[in-house]
Amino acid sequence: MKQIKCGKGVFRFSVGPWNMHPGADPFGPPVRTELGFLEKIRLFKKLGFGAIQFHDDDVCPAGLNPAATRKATREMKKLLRDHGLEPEFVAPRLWEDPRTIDGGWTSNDPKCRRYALERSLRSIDIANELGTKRIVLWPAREGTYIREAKDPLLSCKRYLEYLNALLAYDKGIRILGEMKPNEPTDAAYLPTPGHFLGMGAQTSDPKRVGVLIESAHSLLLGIDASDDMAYSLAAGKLWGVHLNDQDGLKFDEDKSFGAVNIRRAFNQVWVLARGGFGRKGEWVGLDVKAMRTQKQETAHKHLANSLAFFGYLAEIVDRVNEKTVQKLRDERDYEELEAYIVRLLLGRKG
Ligand code: XLS
Ligand code: MG
Repeated sequence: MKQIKCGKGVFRFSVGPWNMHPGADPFGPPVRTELGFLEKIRLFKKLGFGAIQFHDDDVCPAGLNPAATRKATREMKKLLRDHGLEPEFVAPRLWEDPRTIDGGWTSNDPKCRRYALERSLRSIDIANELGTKRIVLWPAREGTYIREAKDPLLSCKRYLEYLNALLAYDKGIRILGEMKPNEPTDAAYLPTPGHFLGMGAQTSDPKRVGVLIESAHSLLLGIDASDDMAYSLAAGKLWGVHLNDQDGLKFDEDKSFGAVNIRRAFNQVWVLARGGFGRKGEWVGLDVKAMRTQKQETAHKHLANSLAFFGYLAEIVDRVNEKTVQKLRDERDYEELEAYIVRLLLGRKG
């Protein structure tokens, strides 16, 4: 398993099965064969990952009864153990079912809200059986295409009730909100990690509510991901990250970490290192996708590259002379500070 120590950080890496995908997009069908789960985890292990991120239905189909779910989850747990891998989190996949077309816990239809809650509680059961306390919520459809479609006040109330229901169901779980401002909806409720932490503070047990920051999601907000990470690290609330990259305000591109903007990626590694990320067992997760044009045999390079880029950037972080940085800050010579950082990134002498 790849492990990197850098600054105060200890970095071990996780990945989800959806990060190896056959290349379908909203405009065209798959262009590669979907690998089986076993093939994927063998590959992940070989690449140096130590943990797997799961949606509930990555573990077993969502329609199974409780006994069959338990059996399938135990089998998955054994498979992970046999491969020396850990489960990082379970996330209820609430955006694909016909009952979640208009959202889960903010749906206007009470039957649909009930389904979303039941499926989320079932995801907690799966997480327990698998051996993780982390529940990730990516609120894909908890928003609207037109703002008048849902009552925003009621939606906030339902949001809070939902979080409280999860916290009450299991006193051991921790909720990690993975906020994203748009896509698939036009505008999400609670678009930023700050919004989510604000609502977390109103729940019955704020200390069990934190966030997972995905680089591209911050970018889609026009926020620097390293700042979102710093904000949550400073509050002791950064319990996961999804590193990737994004070329401007477009759809969620899930490009390889550091592939678009090395300096932006460097700042993420630097802040994670300074904030001691990983010391409490947090994983550095990737959420990256191969380009649609990539051939079958090499459709894993985005993963290998993201890990490698992270490693190179960690080496550069180690070369940063904090005294030099402090001196330039004190002198208010930010032009020189910028040149110093860019020289380091270009492999020149600081
Ligand atoms: C989508 C999200 C998703 C989550 C897991 O934009 O990044 O992949 O990470 O549900
Ligand atoms: Mg993600």
